[in-house]
Amino acid sequence: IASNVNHDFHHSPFIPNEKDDVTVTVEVEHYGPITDGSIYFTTDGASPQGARGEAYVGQAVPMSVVSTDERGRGYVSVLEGKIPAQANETPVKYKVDIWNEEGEGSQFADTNSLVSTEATEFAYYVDEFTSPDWAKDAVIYHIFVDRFKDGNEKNNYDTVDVEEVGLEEALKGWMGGDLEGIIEKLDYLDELGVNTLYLSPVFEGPYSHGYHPMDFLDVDKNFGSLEVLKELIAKAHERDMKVVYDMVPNHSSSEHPFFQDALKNGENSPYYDYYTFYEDGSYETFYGVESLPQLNNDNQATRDWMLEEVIPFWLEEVDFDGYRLDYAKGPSYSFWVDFRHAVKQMDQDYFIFGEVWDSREKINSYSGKLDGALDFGFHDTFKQTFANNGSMKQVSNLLKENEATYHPEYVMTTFLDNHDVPRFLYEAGNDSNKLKLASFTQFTLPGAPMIYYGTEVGMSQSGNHHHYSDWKDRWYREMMIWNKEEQDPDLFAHYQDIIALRAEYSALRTGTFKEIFVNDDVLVFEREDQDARLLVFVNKGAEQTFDLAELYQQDRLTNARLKNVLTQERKPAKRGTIEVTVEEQGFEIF
Ligand code: ARE
Repeated sequence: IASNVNHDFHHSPFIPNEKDDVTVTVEVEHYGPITDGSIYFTTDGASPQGARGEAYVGQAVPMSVVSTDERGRGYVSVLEGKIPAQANETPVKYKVDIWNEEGEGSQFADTNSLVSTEATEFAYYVDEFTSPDWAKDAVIYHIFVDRFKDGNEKNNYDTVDVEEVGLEEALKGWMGGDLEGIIEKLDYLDELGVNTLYLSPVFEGPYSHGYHPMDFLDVDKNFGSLEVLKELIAKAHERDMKVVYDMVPNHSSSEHPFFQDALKNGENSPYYDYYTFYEDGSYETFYGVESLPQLNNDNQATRDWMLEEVIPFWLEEVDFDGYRLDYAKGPSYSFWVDFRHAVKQMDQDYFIFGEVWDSREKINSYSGKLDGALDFGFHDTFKQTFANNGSMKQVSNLLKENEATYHPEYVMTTFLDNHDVPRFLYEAGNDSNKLKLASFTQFTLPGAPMIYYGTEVGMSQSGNHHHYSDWKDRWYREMMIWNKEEQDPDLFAHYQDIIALRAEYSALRTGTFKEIFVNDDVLVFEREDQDARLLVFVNKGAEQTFDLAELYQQDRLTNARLKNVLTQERKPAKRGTIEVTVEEQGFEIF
């Protein structure tokens, strides 16, 4: 009866508390008429079972059709049912069954799952959605390990000679950066003021970016060793810095022994179902990249290996404080539910945030499954507005949409650039004032800000990515500039200032946001909590003077006083108002 059933593991609320009923909504594409359905659920950990007219395991609640529309040659119906509030520690597991008039049933799976077309069960835990407080206070420094600092030339096994092959070619290979180099530069990072490091993958594998794991439990010798990694993390912890790791749960290298075994022994390999092979011998990959076979995390053995061996290893054994999850939209939603549970059982304070490079709705669909996500909308808008001279109203819209969409516990990490996108400064025509304005705005707005290594000293690109169809991203990953002569000291001081500002005022981290005024060039807003009420001006146009009474749409301001946070200068009201002048491409905070 049904050609396709969509249930994006999206029951609502996603993490219900003891008082919440849970609404399950499914969308069904079908040809014949559909009448109703049933949700079978259990609360004791057992698998729910059931079909119409048969005895079932667990309890059952009805589902009814809430809408039907024509689509193509068939119909699309939405059905809803409600599981009453539960108070238990074992997960609530449920299964859905949909019926037509003849009583024929159609059960289904998590549609994000790649292989299973058989009915699967869904599950949720009765809990409270909270994310770690430290994550809300984090200022994250993103290190691409091979390109940060060569701390030990002895481990330059595969390092290419730039002089010999030329930069363009060298950037495709290994350039010598390693874990010892990061240890060496902890003083530098402290001086900058960041409190969280995020390391690109250091798995053993063929590429310097580390995203092709050949061993999920070891460090590539070019980066150092597990011992050096543990030493780095311990030293960062001594300085009260957290360290998060870039975990790759979606794929392995085709050189991984599991995949090799599956290739060689086919269905007789214990690892055959760790991947998804088709009859013609082809297999699921990450974006058609043949050297990146996709792991089938819906296969129980794969999931157990991932959640019982790999995931705990880097957290408990190596002592990372959380994960940035690579290509989080690859694995199924049900994987993330189990993933969250496994991680939070180890320690509630591990921070797990996803790279879901997609629309706001899609990013939001991981809310509660993950603690947070990279804010791609923020990146796109900031690039348009600040680097490419778009309207400030786009920033205003972004903030409104974000606030209307994301749960307050869902920590959005904001960034101007990273290893997959052009350097902001390059996009901004190397105008460092544009970068200053964008980063000041980033650091005074909600979200946990990230800094991509080198942005703080003015790193741009020595090649134009537009001229390349492949490996464009080499130009986003050049070697960190350590030579003081080549660094931009003003920019570095600016970054120190905005990091310190954010550290001083909790209102900037977790306070409320209120827009006061916006036009194409200017954004004025407040951030407030119990400790401070801050008024922020960002002006990307010509110098302007603002009349505060006018901004607040009042006849007179009485008793108003401003203190400039950056200069400590005080401004009392005169004749019922206060005037604030903001320089061209300037900013102020009171
Ligand atoms: C390498 C070369 C590329 C080349 C590619 C294919 O550098 O120039 O085109 O191979 O041959 C890692 C490496 C990359 C490497 C890649 C494959 O860092 O250098 O590329 O592995 O070997 C999508 C995903 C998103 C993903 C981006 C890149 O949704 O998850 O593509 N980002 C992560 C990491 C990457 C990493 C991988 C995933 C793989 O951050 O660094 O790549 O582990 C739209 C879509 C997005 C899409 C985005 C960009 O907006 O909505 O889904 O992101 O475009 O394509």
